[in-house]
Amino acid sequence: MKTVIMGAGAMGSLFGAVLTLSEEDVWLVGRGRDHVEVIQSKGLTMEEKGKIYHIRVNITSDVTSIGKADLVLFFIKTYQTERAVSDALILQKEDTIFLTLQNGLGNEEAICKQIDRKNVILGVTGHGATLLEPGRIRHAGWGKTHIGELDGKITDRVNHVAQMFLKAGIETEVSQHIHDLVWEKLFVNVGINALAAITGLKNGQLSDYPETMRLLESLVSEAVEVARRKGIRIERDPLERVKAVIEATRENRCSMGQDLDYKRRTEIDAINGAVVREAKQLGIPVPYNQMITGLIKVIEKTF
Ligand code: KPL
Repeated sequence: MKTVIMGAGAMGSLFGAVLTLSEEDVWLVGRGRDHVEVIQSKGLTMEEKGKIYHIRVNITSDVTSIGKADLVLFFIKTYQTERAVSDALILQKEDTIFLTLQNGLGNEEAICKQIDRKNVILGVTGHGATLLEPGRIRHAGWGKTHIGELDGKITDRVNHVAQMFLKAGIETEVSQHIHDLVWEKLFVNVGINALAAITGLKNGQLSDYPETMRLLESLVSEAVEVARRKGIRIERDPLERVKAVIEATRENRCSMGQDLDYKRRTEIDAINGAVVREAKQLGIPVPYNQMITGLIKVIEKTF
């Protein structure tokens, strides 16, 4: 199975690394010149649980040089999805599967603008990774990955992708309710990302302060109310789940935190901003999410 990962940031590089270690045929497509050049010349360095791995990962910034793919995995920022999908069209053959493991809401819609829905599968992952410097990442958080067909059917192809991930050590489950799990992951990002980004904390440090935990609870409960009103099935206690992710990714600086640290645009519109948009349609107030979205947007404007 030839897999092409669109996006060679921390998470794309992590999946590229572990799939390569598992002897899969994988290509990373990245835009950061320094990162691509270091990996091309010296390989990718991955720190994981105190060990250091040097991995020869295939990487290019020229997607046209790869040929056709069996699986295209999107790990780009949410606001880059449409452009990345256009770039990835050249990889497509009749049965190519397009899978997103990105954060936030709206990725499915962005992909399906250009790709037939029957070729798209959805997913979420609880892993966390930090880009330390060009060519070097730290695997700093573990959690389950869920993938599923848009119509909830359990198919051979989705099982096949899950098997490939499992073989690479990525704990993966196939879900018949992947849209509910996208919201479940949204609760995690709604609670952790903007709050950790603004305070400069690592995920685990959020639970060291009663103030951050109170804010987190308010952010998450607003999002849960929006989800309930939209008819999303919520099986596990969302707050307990967010707390569990904080523990499992203690040492990680969340993706939005890394974005602010490097003065990059964030995914706020697809996370807390998405809660604000959905709440507006439902006519319910979400003051905490509105405020934190505004704060992140102001910080972005100062870059
Ligand atoms: O998804 C993440 C992110 O950083 O965006 C978590 C799971 C919170 C890991 O940091």
